[in-house]
Amino acid sequence: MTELQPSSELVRRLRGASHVVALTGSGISAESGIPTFRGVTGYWRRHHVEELASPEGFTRDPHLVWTWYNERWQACRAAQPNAGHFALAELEQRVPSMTVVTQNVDGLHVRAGSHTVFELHGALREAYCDRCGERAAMPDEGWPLDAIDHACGGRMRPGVVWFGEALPMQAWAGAEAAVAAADVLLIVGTSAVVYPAAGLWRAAPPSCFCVEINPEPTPISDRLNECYAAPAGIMLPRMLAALVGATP
Ligand code: BV8
Repeated sequence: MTELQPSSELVRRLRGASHVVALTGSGISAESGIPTFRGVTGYWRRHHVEELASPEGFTRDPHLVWTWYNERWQACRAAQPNAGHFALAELEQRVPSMTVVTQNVDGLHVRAGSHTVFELHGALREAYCDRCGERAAMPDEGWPLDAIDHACGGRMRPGVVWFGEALPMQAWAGAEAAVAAADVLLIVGTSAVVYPAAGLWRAAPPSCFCVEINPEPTPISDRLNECYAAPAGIMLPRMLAALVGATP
């Protein structure tokens, strides 16, 4: 791994920024022990994750889909935010305005102390009925497989956005407005292949300094100002330390 340090330009941009936005994907939670969404294979048991994370997959086998989400919920509950999550929460205290826009459903940004967080793909902390919309907190032990049917005739489903489903309007509108006003945009731990989140960086103004933090290149890497081929848990704390060190 190249001993990467944040550039003086990035530090200058952060020092002068009024509004910083971090757009994160499952890679920022990898160092918390939560497998990335597509991971090495993108499969759980013998099922492709994009098949399970869909209304069709849920209709086909609600017990299988809830078993998958209950396993992931236990992983989220057992996980702790890592140095990358905490660096973004600390950065919020060091700049005038900061927004975290995440594709993750693990809730780790909120647990790390970030206050303005838009969860574009929902969160596993809740379930809701697919017919009447009644919401319920996810029990610590996960959703009981014998309680999927709801009294209204619908089914309780995880509070996440599946493939083919629209993103929550409030979160999307908030995310777009934040990126449109960003002076620095940090794109952290996402493969930039899932839309419309993957296209969000295009809403950044020409003056915005766009930076990617990801051990691997992505389809948008060559469109950005800087790319750091490093894990989020290493690079974000270095970036914060450089900013703090630079602040007179
Ligand atoms: C929609 C919740 C329309 C569930 C998820 C063009 C425009 C619009 C839509 C589409 C389009 N083209 C195709 C579509 C359809 C689809 C889509 O984008 N498909 C892709 C696969 C091509 N999009 C949709 O269906 C979206 N809905 O468009 O609806 C509509 C409009 C109106 C009315 C009705 C319908 C909904 C998409 C949301 C799906 N739900 N999650 C769940 O979690 O189970 S997506 C899922 O992917 C996760 O949220 C995940 O976060 C997200 C993105 O993946 P990544 O986070 O990037 O994870 P990945 O594993 O891919 O990459 C990890 C990265 O981390 C890697 O690059 C790796 O190198 C890096 N990394 C690893 N370790 C580290 C690290 N980085 C830093 N540090 C480390 N240590």
